[in-house]
Amino acid sequence: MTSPAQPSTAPAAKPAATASTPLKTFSGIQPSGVAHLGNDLGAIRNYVKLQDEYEAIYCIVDYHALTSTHDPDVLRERTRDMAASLLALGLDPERCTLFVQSHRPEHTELGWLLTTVTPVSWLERTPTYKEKRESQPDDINHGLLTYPVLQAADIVIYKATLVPVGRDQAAHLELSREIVRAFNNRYGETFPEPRAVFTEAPTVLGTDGVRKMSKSIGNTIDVLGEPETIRKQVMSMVTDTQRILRTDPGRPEVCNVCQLHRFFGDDYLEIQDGERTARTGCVDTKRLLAERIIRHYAPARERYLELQAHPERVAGILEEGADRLRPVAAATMAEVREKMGLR
Ligand code: AQP
Repeated sequence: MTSPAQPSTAPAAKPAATASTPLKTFSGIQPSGVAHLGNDLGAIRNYVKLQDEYEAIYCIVDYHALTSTHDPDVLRERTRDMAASLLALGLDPERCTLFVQSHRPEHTELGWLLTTVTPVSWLERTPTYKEKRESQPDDINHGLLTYPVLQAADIVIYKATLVPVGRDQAAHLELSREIVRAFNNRYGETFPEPRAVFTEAPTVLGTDGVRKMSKSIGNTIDVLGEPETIRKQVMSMVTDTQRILRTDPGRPEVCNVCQLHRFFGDDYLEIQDGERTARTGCVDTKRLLAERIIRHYAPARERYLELQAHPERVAGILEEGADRLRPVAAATMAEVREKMGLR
């Protein structure tokens, strides 16, 4: 079992920039609606941090979403909700570029070109492809198989080197690096190898305390939702399953609620001690967590509601982001076409 919200042993060290690889950060997020606690602790917090340290580009990956979402209105709505979530949680269009993948269609051209250096066997072994074969057996479309190639294209079209993601994306990032090596070997040094950057919580477990927090499982804490929704979700969390009676000593190291307290106050060691010695009960600890999450995210929720009331502002930011990237994407594509003999 994955430890709950465990700190990564070593958050990625800051690599040095060289003249040929200026450090640039890129990450893509699915237009899956409103962001949840796992998205924020696992990835978005790093998006926000890195926008102050490097040139930062963030993308809502609607082409990728088509592999699972087939209703156009739902896709449009979820894209808006995710954009509003990211802005509410701290992305600042003055300090980063936020855009929608399909607004820069060069991604798909590069994705296709990269498929020609990618053996099918690499794609068949990716864990997410295997998972999707289980979760949507009637819809194993080609896009699911080539998803990591398009993901590599998303990153390298901007020659990004740092990719803030949750641990579940680590295998895809490895594959991106292999694809870059395959391309550079065949056509000459073109792309830098990107690498994953993790937060202190690379895998946030869901309310079931066992599986990764995920919308498709339905075990999320919807941090931008109504306070009452957050309360219900937190109160439904599974804690230490061996702690039956209120007087039983708890094991905070396996309790997801105790672990999440790390991110919402400086007193988490005290909280863990309370559980370990049975001074406090699981219900008290959950109540406290719910109130802290609600308080922590209240300003973001306010911004989110404001943005939802003004969708034209969000649309303007996304459009301007895609326009800003046009020359960068065009320059990479010109270089790639030349190297591959398409000119
Ligand atoms: N539970 C998590 N812990 C840590 N990081 C997470 N991420 C997602 N869940 C966790 C990271 O958030 C970024 C965006 O993820 P995504 O594009 O997969 O978006 P999502 O669809 O909103 O995430 P879900 O709910 O986890 O999706 P499904 O239900 O499709 O599995 C990524 O960097 C991801 O690692």
